[in-house]
Parts: sequence; C-alpha cells; structure tokens
Amino acid sequence: MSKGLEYTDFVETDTEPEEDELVCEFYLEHIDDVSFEWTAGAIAAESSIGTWDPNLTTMNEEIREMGARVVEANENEGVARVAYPPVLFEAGSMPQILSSIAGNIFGLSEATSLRLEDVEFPPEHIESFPGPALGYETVKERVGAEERPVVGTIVKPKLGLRTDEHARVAYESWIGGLDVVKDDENLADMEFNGFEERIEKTLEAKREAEDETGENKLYFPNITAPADEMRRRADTVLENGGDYVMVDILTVGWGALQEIRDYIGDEVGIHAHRAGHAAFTRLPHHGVSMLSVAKFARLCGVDNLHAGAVVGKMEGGREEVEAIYDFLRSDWHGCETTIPVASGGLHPGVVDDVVDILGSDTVVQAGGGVHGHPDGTRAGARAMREAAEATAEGGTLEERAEESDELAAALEKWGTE
Ligand code: RUB
Ligand code: CA
Repeated sequence: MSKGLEYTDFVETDTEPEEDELVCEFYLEHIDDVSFEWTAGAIAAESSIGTWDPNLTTMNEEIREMGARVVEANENEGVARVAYPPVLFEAGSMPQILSSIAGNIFGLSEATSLRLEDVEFPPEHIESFPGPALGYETVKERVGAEERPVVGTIVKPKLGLRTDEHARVAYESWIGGLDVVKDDENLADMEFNGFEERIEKTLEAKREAEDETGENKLYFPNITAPADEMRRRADTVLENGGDYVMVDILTVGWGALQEIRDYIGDEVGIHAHRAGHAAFTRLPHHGVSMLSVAKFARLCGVDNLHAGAVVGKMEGGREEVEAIYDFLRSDWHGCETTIPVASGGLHPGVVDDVVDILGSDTVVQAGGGVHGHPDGTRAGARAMREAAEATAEGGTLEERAEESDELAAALEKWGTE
C-alpha cells in the first residue's frame, strides 16, 4: 500500500497553479496545536480528495494526483492559495463547485477562522456557464439611460400593500421618471397581494406609464419560490409581457438560480437580490467574500446584482465595493457583464455621491428615499430622476433644486449625505 496522505502532503508551495486550474485565496487562522501550513493542507485536502485518516485503503496513485495543492502559504498575512485540478469539478455546476471550495472546510476544528476571499476561475470553467443574458449595455439602452445611471425604486412598505395599491405605486414611480420598479425581497405570493394578479396589474400599469411618458420602463417582479413554482411564476411574467424577473439568489440557492436562468433563456433579464449575503460576507475573518459571491452570480447568469452602495444604510467599505463593481463590469473570457445595483438607504441627495464613487453604469435604487418624499411617490421619483440627470450633466444637486420643487423638497428632508 502506498504511504499515507498527511495534510502536509497537500502543501506544494514550490509549484505554481496550472492555467486550467481553479485557484482559491483563503484567509485562515488556526488552533495552537497545529501549524499554518498544516491547516492550509487540511483545507486543500478536505476541499478536494482527502479526509482526516491518512491511510485510506481505497486511496491510489491516480487519485492522489487529483488532490488540490497549497501553492502559497503566507503565515504573516494569514493567506493561503490553493490550486484545484480541473478533474475535481463538474463543468457548469455551481453547487458542485461550492460543495468543494466553500463546503466542509468552514467547519474544520483546526481552522478557527476561514474566509474565501477570491476565486480565480480558469477560462474553461467560465465558458461552461451561461453568464448573463443581457449585460449592462443592453439594460441601459432598454431604458435610454446612456450617460446617467438607471434609476429605480423598491415598492414600499415592503409588505402589506394590496395589489391595486402596489400597481398604483409602481405607476406613480414610472410616471415620476424612474426607469425601474421592483418588488421587495420578501414579497412573493401573499394573501394580501397575490402573485398572478400583481403581475397582471403592475405590467398593465407599466404599459400605461410607457404610453404616457414615451419611455421604456422595467419591472422586476420577485419570483422567489421553490424551483418548480419559480418556473410557473416566470411563465406568468412572460405571458403578461414582462421581460425581467427578480430572484433572491442566496435564499433560493445556486441550483435553483441556474435552473431559472436556463428556463427563461436569453431574452429575459434576471435581477439578483442578495438578501442573506451578510450572514457570510460581513465578518472580515470568516465566511465568503462578496466578491466571490459576485463571481458565482455572474457565472450563473444574473444581469443585475445588488453589490453595495458605499453610502446609505448597508454595511460595505469603499475598497471592497469598488472591487466588486470593477469585476462585474470587466471583460471576463467572453462572459457578459452584470450591472451592479446600488441600494439600501439611498435618496436623491446621495445620487451624485454614488455616481462619483461607483460611476454611472449602475442601477441606483431608493425605496424609503422615494416613497418617503413629503409630496409622495411621484414627486420622490421625479427627484431621483432629476438628481441622476443633474449628476450626468455635471451640475450640482443644489443648482438643479432651484428648478425642481421635487428635488428641493427631497434635499430639504434628507440633506445631501
Ligand atoms: C432598500 C431595499 C433593498 C436593500 C438590500 O430599501 O429594499 O432590499 O437595498 O440591500 P431602502 P443591498 O431604499 O428603503 O433602504 O442592496 O445591500 O443588498
Ligand atoms: Ca428590500
């Protein structure tokens, strides 16, 4: 029988990753009884072919060759890089990939903290996924927002409005000047606002707003549900003339997201809400980074992704959020781009800050910052649009507010920070 396979046998820091290998960067901390290298080896082993017992009677040379390798172990920085041979992965399956590189390893008792910071996918992997159907150029063109950011709202209150009222609030938002209206993450098929009727009435309201304004509008209806039911809800959206669906990608799961991307095909957009992400992206030393989540989401084919706003009510530092925006918009071996969505505690007075920090190829959304406007939804929507246009034209919000009562009232209520 061949020599046992200890965790340290998975450490080969004198080698470089091959071009066809997937490479993960981890941050890790460990218990005192073992070394940094030993723990990094444990991670490479457990996420590929190994287990705690080095002397498996079922092990052989061929399988040993399939093992992941620690190619960098920087104890001072707490950083380990692990390279994974392609044979370890099923092409086009995000659940299988993540069960390997983001699976059991987070619970290993020797690793007291472990964070998947980044994943470099080899070109073959990227090409095995569909990627987004539309890309941000298409989304911006669809609503005619060339220079300015796409502006949108989340219907609020997030739950409770009856269907007619929901459709009316959506209509007011579009008429006021917003491009996008979306459902909230926990609005599904509710007793006070059933899914089918909401889709019919809200898409009807969209058509009316389009006729009145002469602009194309978008509605992102939340189809989040068990996968079978999501397909039915996507059918309802398409039968009623919709061209976008919204999915809470982390609560439905990667397999269900891939299913829906495949089912709706290449003409329909997917707006990805990331509710729940902070349970594993927020801690600096444990979990999975939002940048990694953004890579998984783009591969699986989301056209828009909530990616942080730097300003507003949600946590997310500038450097991290900028890196995610840069990635979503970057060339990536032929994978379409994803449009980053800035959202959470935003209002007209910070639209210029968001664009200043993150650029204008984005969707800027405000819920409270539209429906909390003192003169109502339509005025809040107008104020958001004015703020976006003023920013794109290089003027200040204060100057624009001299010509816009709606923007003036918004700045008066919420200020400019
Ligand atoms: C924002 C909202 C979104 C959050 C999600 O409402 O409903 O769910 O932006 O957070 P409001 P993130 O504009 O009233 O704050 O965008 O960070 O995923
Ligand atoms: Ca929300």
